[in-house]
Amino acid sequence: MFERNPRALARAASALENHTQDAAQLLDAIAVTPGTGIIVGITGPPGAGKSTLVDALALEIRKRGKTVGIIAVDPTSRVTGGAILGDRIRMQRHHADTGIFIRSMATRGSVGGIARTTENLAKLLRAAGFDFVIIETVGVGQDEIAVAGLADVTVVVLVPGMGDDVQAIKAGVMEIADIFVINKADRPGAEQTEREIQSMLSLGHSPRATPAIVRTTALEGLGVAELLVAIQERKPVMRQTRAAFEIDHLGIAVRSLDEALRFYRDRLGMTVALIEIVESENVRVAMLPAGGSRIELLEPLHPDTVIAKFLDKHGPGMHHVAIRVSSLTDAVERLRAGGARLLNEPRRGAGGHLYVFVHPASTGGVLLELIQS
Ligand SMILES: Nc1nc2c(ncn2[C@@H]2O[C@H](COP(=O)(O)OP(=O)(O)OP(=O)(O)O)[C@@H](O)[C@H]2O)c(=O)[nH]1
Ligand SMILES: [Mg+2]
Repeated sequence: MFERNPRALARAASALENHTQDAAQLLDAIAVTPGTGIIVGITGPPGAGKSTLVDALALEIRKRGKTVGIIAVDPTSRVTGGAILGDRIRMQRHHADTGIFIRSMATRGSVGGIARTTENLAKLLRAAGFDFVIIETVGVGQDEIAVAGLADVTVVVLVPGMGDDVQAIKAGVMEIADIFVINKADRPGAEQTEREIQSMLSLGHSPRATPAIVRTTALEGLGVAELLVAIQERKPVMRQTRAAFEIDHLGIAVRSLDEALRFYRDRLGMTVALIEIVESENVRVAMLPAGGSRIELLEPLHPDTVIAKFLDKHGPGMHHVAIRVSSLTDAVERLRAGGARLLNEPRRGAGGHLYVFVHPASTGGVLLELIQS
C-alpha cells in the first residue's frame, strides 16, 4: 500500500498536515495496514541535544540494517540556535537511502492540533513500514505529553548541571518517561543528575515500570547503542492490527473535577494531559491519556447544561463512550439505514474532528459518540 518512497511520503505527509480531501482516505488506508514499527517520542528542554541524539540514533539504527522515519516538531531552536535535525544525517547518509525519512513540522504557534497531526504523521510512517518512527519535540508542555501518549516508548533527555530544573520538569514530563537519557555526559555532573533522577523516581507513585537511565554523549555517538537496546527492551507487546473502530475516549460526568482528580491522578497515578473549558458545552474537561485512548472527566460549569442535567438525573458516572471510526459518513449511512436514532447531524468540533451522537435507546443504553479525526 505505502512505499518508502520519499516523494510519495512527503506528498502524503502534506495531505495529513493540511487536512486535504486525500487525508481521510489516507487515514483509512493507514488504519487497515498500520505497520509494526516502534514509535519513539524524544522530548526534553531546549538545547539538551535531542536533535543530535536523534541523528546518532538514526545512524545506529541504519547500521543495524533497520529503517527509521523521523518527525521533528518545531526543530529549529528558538533558544539555543541548535543544529537543525537531520543535517548530519543528510551529510552522512547515501543519497539513495530510502531507509531514512525526515519530516519537519513547524508548530506555527498553534496549540492542540499539533498532537493530532503528529500522531497521523507517525502512523503514516509506521504504515510505510519503518522499523522505528522517532518524534522529537521540545519542552515540557501539553503537546509533549500528548505525544508521549501516542509513542510506544518515551525518552526524556536531560543534561548534567540542571539542578533545580530537574525539579521543575518533574511535574510534567518526568511522569511519562520510559527512559531518561542524561546527554552531554562528557560534561561534569552526570552522576549528580542521575542521583537526582533516581531520588525523584523513588518518591513517585507511578504505576509504570521503573524508567531506565542511560548516559550518552550524542556528539560522539557514545551510549547510543545502549539507548537503542533500552528502547527495544521497552517496546510494548505489539498491538493487534488496528481495527476500523477504536475507543477514542470515555466521558465520565463528575460534580467536581478536583475531587475526581484526587482519585484518577493522585491515587491511581494517571497523567493529566490537559484541562480545558469547552465553551460550547459549558463544561470543564480533564483529559487523561490511557494508551491510544483517554478518559475525559466532565464537570458542568452551569446548572443548565447537558452534563448538569445528567448529574441531576443519574448522579455522577459514565456519560458517554466515544468511538473513533475511519469514515463517519459511512457509519452514519449504515446507522440511518438501520433506523438508529442520531441526536445531531455530523458536525465539526473544536479540534476540527467530525462527530455525531447516537441515542442510548439505539445502543444498548449508553450515549454513543462517533468521531472521525
Ligand atoms: N558537549 C556536548 N554537547 C552536545 C552533545 N549533544 C549535543 N550537544 C550540543 O548541544 C547543542 C544543542 O544540541 P541540539 O541537538 O540542537 O539540541 P536540541 O535539544 O535538539 O535543541 P532544540 O531542538 O533547540 O531544543 C549543540 O551545540 C550540540 O552540538 C553532547 O553529547 N555533548
Ligand atoms: Mg532540536
